[in-house]
Amino acid sequence: MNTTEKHRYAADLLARSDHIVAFTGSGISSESGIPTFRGKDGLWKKFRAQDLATPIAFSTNPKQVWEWYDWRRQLISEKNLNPGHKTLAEWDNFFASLYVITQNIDGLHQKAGSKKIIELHGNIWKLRCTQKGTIIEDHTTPLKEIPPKCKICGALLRPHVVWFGEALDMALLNQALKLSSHADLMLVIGTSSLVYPAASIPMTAKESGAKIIEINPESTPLTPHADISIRGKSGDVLPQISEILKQKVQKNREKKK
Ligand code: BV8
Repeated sequence: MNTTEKHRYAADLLARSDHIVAFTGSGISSESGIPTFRGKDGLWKKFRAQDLATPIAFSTNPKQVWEWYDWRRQLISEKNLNPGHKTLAEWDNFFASLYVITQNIDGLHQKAGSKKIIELHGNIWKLRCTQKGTIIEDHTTPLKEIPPKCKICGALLRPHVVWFGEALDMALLNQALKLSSHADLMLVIGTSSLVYPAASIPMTAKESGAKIIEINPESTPLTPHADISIRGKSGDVLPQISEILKQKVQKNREKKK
């Protein structure tokens, strides 16, 4: 199947689906200029995860960890949405149910207007008190104080994100797994499918009978299990599929007249 045929087939499958889940990774934000993790100029090429995205790193050197997250907040705050984020948000009005389950902490799906979002790994714009667990939302960049302190009890605040070696929020993970097992179709967009337990979500959907459409310029461990794997950038591919979908709906409307 050539790319155009794949886009048509993807639009067909979408048009026949009611319960859709879009599972996204850092690739969907890369066309906005936000580095991925493992890409050629990815974050893990410049920084060591174990020094910056683990509870040990934070307890050892909270200032260094916060400097890194403050740098990422500033970077994200300067970037714009891309057609990939926007198309998924538009599709909220297209399908009976469309959930976005994301590994991204950049908050761009919210910014695009997607209504039903599960952030498996947290959100960089939320800070959590290490003492009381109070969560506050703060979009100031740069942060006035590094490391920031809780205004209620004065304790250290930490980014409200999931670090390596830390458990995900079980309620969120179970909700994501439940949605995946009830999905007719899952779009897997811009993820290397290497980080667990998040990477088990597409397979949960597959094993429950969902169709899998992967969108990624490169193949991944999930590719052999996908019904369609489209080699391309999500900012190009999603709007192209959306165009075909709109024509389909238009044609059906004319037929009914
Ligand atoms: C835990 C938040 C236990 C912080 C993140 C099983 C097997 C092996 C290892 C493990 C396992 N189970 C657990 C582990 C350990 C670990 C893990 O998975 N390690 C990996 C590296 C092997 N998992 C954990 O530690 C998890 N916790 O297991 O706790 C536990 C249980 C109970 C009690 C106590 C403890 C926690 C994992 C979460 C870590 N936090 N982020 C932050 O961001 O600072 S993970 C972070 O990395 C992201 O959130 C994301 O999940 C991951 C990066 O993956 P991607 O988003 O896919 O990015 P990547 O760069 O890899 O790929 C980008 C893709 O996009 C590429 O394929 C590229 O081709 C594509 N692309 C590029 N441009 C485009 C594009 N696609 C489309 N369009 C484009 N334009």
